[in-house]
Amino acid sequence: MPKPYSVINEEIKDALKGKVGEERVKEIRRLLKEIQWDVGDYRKIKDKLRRELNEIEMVEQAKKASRRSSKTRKETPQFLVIGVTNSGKSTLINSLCGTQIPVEEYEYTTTELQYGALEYDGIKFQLVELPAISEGSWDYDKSTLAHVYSTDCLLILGKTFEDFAIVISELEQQNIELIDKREGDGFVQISPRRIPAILAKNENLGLVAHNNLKNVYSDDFDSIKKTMFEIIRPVRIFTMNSFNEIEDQPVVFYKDTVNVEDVVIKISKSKIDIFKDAVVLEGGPNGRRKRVGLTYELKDKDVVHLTFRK
Ligand SMILES: Nc1nc2c(ncn2[C@@H]2O[C@H](COP(=O)(O)OP(=O)(O)OP(=O)(O)O)[C@@H](O)[C@H]2O)c(=O)[nH]1
Ligand SMILES: [Mg+2]
Repeated sequence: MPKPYSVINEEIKDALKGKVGEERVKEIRRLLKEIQWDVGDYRKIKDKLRRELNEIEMVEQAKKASRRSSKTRKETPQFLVIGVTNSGKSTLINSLCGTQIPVEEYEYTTTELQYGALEYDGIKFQLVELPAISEGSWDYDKSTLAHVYSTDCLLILGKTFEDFAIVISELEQQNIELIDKREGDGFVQISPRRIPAILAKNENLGLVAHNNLKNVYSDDFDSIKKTMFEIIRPVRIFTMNSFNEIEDQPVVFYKDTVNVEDVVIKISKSKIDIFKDAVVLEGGPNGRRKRVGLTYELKDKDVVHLTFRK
């Protein structure tokens, strides 16, 4: 005798709780094997699981493809600009990045992804416009949803409260939780269901309240860039070359705890075995000098001089 439908339903919910990505795929596959009956309510459950499996696999593939398609992807945080039609997505990217994405008064002008890039305080960002979303736009066609899952952060645009309500509700229906800053242990995004987001609103709008998300005005470009920077919180470590000169380009990390070992690994993994020690100038060239080992925790703008055994 199979277990009652309601019992199985609860067991499935429990088994899948908190599982995302590969782990969720594994669990769904296991459940599909475990539920032997494939008729009536059991078939409905299995169909639901099969649909979810397809969806996750599609998203995982899109994530892999998007990482492969851009060499700089890993080093360049991406902000996906989303909103209802005519919310000013193309206009904003053009203003921030100097691009010439077509802008029109009529609706649904942008039908394909549009790209822009900008730099702020030495950090490059990629901005991508997602074609407008509307109520129920992901019910049947989930293709643009894959880009939401694979981005690092969302920049949600709106001219009215209603604009934001639509976008936020559509995201919620896809079980996407919006958070106010990146997670402490990493960036590029780890969980596609928890995405840092900024709300960029029309100058006439009051505070849009949602999960403590940061609000910016869509015509206040400096404030937008500054907020993007604050959300990703890069840790920039400057290294010294063999002539004791500080390199122009820092090694950048998008996680909170960065130590000397992380820097060695990023520069040259093979050198870790011959690492001798490091001299750190705290916070910049004029900072306090310290001789440290691999486990020493570095802060943004620290300068390190690594020495290796011959
Ligand atoms: N008043 C005002 N109008 C704006 C602003 N931003 C954009 N617009 C106008 O709104 C219209 C739509 O702008 P787009 O940038 O094309 O908007 P979009 O969100 O990319 O729209 P679609 O790609 O068509 O979905 C254009 O006529 C813009 O000139 C703004 O900040 N204030
Ligand atoms: Mg557009």
